[in-house]
Amino acid sequence: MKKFALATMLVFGISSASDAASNANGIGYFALEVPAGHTINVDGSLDDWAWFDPAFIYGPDDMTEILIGEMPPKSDIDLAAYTAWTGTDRDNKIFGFVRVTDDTLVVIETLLDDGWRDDDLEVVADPDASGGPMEGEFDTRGVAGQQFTMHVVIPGQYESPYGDGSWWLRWQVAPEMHWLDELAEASTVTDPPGAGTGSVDVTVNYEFSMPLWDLAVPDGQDASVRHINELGQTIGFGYQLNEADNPEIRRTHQISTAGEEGASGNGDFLSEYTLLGIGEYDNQGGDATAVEAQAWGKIKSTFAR
Ligand SMILES: [Ca+2]
Ligand SMILES: [Ca+2]
Ligand SMILES: [Ca+2]
Repeated sequence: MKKFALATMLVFGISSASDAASNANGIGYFALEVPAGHTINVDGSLDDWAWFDPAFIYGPDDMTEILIGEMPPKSDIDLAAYTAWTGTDRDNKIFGFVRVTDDTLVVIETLLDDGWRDDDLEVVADPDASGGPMEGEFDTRGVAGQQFTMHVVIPGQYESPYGDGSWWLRWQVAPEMHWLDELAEASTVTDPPGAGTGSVDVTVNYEFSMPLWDLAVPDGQDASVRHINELGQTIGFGYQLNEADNPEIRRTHQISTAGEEGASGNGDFLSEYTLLGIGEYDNQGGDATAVEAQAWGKIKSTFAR
């Protein structure tokens, strides 16, 4: 939605939706409520996202390259990120599907904490948008915000105990914090199947679902505070895609919804997502309706903050 974002930036002349966030597109992003009666299957297939309004699919045109300041051409790497949510009337989770096309795959890392050196996806959350260091008042990251990661599974080389083996809470978090990972579903699927380092013209589909946490502590979920998703709410959330094409050079680019480096460990640098409800986006699934005036009012109020 590059044209949309540029037009609104011109009209409103703003660079960020709030002081404690950093949005690469200047206005923030949107997650869509999963249609009633619909289920997202975390299987790496896009089939169950056909309802998703394409105006809210984000890619390089809506993001920034935060390591060297230069976005690689789409022939080198491209992505399309879909984000959805449910409230407490259902399972109160966030869902994501990120489809990446890459001319060369590099997945040689063996340490789960160092997957960022390869082709790899970071899913970062600060649900109550509290900002600040993700340690909070504790000695481990993952407390006030979380950097979850997804990476192609290579059996015997890179395989976490969570999701389909591709899911991992990073970076240098206390071992006790991985209860968060147990609650996530994750699927990372390549086309062609079995793609590995050196494979060319690869598509990597990253799909996940998880509950969000305003406070996550080493003692586990009963001692922690689960986030309640609500219509119209703005949460700290975003994606950072690591790109590597050369197994010796490793990571060369990071493409992010955050406008600057630092979101992986500090919510002040993280982008924002506003939760749009059913009827506030154009449902592609048959009972299509135009975006209602109420939604545009909400979107414009986001720009004006
Ligand atoms: Ca799916
Ligand atoms: Ca590439
Ligand atoms: Ca690559």
